[in-house]
Parts: sequence; structure tokens; C-alpha cells
Amino acid sequence: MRYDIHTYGAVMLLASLATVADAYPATPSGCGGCGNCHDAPPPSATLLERLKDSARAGKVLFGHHDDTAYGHTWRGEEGRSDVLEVTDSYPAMMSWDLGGLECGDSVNLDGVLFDLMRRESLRQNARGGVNTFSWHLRHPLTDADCWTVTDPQAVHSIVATPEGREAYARQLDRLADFFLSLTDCCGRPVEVIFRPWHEHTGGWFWWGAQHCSPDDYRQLWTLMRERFDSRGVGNVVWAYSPDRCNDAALYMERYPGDEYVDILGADVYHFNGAEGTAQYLEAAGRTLAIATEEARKRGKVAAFTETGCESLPIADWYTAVLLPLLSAHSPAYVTVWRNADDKPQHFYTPYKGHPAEADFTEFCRNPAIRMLPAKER
Ligand code: BMA
Repeated sequence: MRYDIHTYGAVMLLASLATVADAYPATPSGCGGCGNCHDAPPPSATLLERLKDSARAGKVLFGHHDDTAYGHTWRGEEGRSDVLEVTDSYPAMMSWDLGGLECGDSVNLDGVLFDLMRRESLRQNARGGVNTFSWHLRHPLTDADCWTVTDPQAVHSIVATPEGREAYARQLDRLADFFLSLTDCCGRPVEVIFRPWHEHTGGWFWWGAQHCSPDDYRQLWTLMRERFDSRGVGNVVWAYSPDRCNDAALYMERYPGDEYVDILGADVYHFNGAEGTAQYLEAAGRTLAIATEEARKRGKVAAFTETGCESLPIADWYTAVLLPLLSAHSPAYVTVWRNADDKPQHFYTPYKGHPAEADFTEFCRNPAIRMLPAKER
């Protein structure tokens, strides 16, 4: 074939289209930072549809908390990511936490500026990736942090008193403002996952099962949804994420209802290194099986909303422990926790030079795992 300038142009166009089509999920709102909004096509599918399609195809989006905000030995370096440095790709899902936003703080509880979080999540959206938000909030009346579990009335005082409801509404308004501010360069709302009131089957947060009744817990959700609806927040997909559960009755005990939840998740961690593997596989397998079955019955999405093995003492943890779990249960996504810059042992993905590097790269290159090719660097 003879290459003239037109043929070359056509080949380059096809090549760039192929790259876009390979990225997951193809530019989500029809706009990947195009700068030419008049020509941008309308959104082709909602976030939930994209997650469902992906799960149906047997693909799991890989997610990492605070991935581009900081890593094992660094903080605030634009475009940097421990995952990128090891695998040459970004996680398909970025996880962030809104703890502190409810009080008007400018940084979250782990020192991430909310402005940076907004910028990085929009960047992730433009890359074709997805964002999920958790919320380690302070108590609306007492300002106690989420791990202060001394008040058995902590939740009741919010949902059952006028002062509590008002203080909660003020917190929710700040979150609503944040979600409403997530728009792409064409001004269109960017859909994200929100996973409030997580791990409520455990006892470590003040909204945990030991400190509040099922009814009070559900009220946290209904009040939240009413407030968001009244503020016109339409770009949130809702995730419910109990900690490990032995049976469906426990998993569903505090479920707020199908009208409040889109994603049924599971938060289960691997503790005690190699000695803890059997226990982890059992607990995570069982909880994921419940989440998957309850999601199937309701036409919802199932996800492994939080997991990880701190410090990765098992060098092939990703391929030998996590991957078989994902293959057995096919959640739409899996999210591992953060690589702290100020706690050398607190990391959940390998960083450059860590012994688990090769195994993690193999995991990320598995055809069942969705990553995002690093186009912008
Ligand atoms: C925990 C730890 C803490 C962090 C909290 C909220 O699992 O990572 O250091 O403050 O999550 O992100």
C-alpha cells in the first residue's frame, strides 16, 4: 500500500479510535476532556449499566484508594501513582474519602485537599475510569471522629432529634455541593459511586451494629437520600458495604432498601499474613457469595468494595489469593486501601522495588482485570 498523506491520516485516526475503544469504559460521558463540547456525543450508558456490562463480560475493575494523591514515599506529585510506576497503567477505579468535608475542612482526614480530589476524580473520569467515595465523617453533634464509639446514642441522637437532623442536613449539604461540582469539561454531571455508612456490621465506627438499632441505621440512609434528592444530586450511584458476614440474614439486617442501594458490596481484609490466608478466603468468599446472590436477586451490581493485605507479606498475594476470589465471584470491581506516605508499613499495593512488584504486574495484566492504559504522562 502506498502511504500518501490522506492514507496516513486515516491510519492514525483508526489507531487512535482503537486506543479509545480498548480503554475501559470508553469515554464515559462522551467527553474525555475534548475541549470541543459542541461535538461531543451524548452519554452512551449510565455508570451502572457500564458496571453491569463489565461484570457480565467477566471483567473486574481494579481500584486503589487515594492512588494519585500520595504513595508509599511521596505526596502531591502530579500524575504520580505507585500503581502506575509498577504496572504502567492506572487503576480503573480511584477511591477517595470525604471525611472532613462535612465540617467544611479543606483537606480530608488523611490530608488530601478536596480541590485535588475533585481535580483527580475528573481526570480519572476523562481517562475513562470510575471514582468511588467513602465517608469517615465526624459526628454531626459532638464532632467526635468516626472511631469514637463511647456513645450508644450516637446515631439515635442524629435521626431522632430536631437538632441532630439539622446538624446532619448541614453536613449533607456540604457533600451535595461537592457531588454537584463534579462536572466534565462540557459541564455535564460526572457519575460517581458513593459508599456511606460502611462496615456497619463491625463495632469500630459509631454507626456500627453494636451502637445503633437497625431502624436508626436505615434512617441515616433515608435522611441522606431525601436531602440529596432535594438538592438535585443525580450523579451518585449508591453502594452498601457490610464487613464480613456469616449469613445473608446478618448481611441484609440493616439494608436500607432497594430504592436506596445500587451496589451490594463486601469489605473484608486479609490479616495475619500467610497464617491468615485460609481464614481470609473463607470470610471474603462467604461474604462475596452473599453479596453476589443478594445483588442477583435484585438486579443490582455486586462489588468487593474494600480489601487488601497490609504490607503484602505474601509476595504473590494478588495472583494466588485475590485473583481466585475474584474469578469465583466476579464482582464488578475490587478496591484495595491506601499506600500511606507517613506510615511505612501501611500499604496495599506494591511500590517500585517491593518484592510483590512482578506478581502485581501479572495480576493487572490478567485479561479479567480492568486497568487504564497510561495515556497522559
Ligand atoms: C484506615 C487507615 C487510616 C485512615 C482511615 C481513613 O483504614 O488507613 O490511616 O485514616 O482508613 O482513610
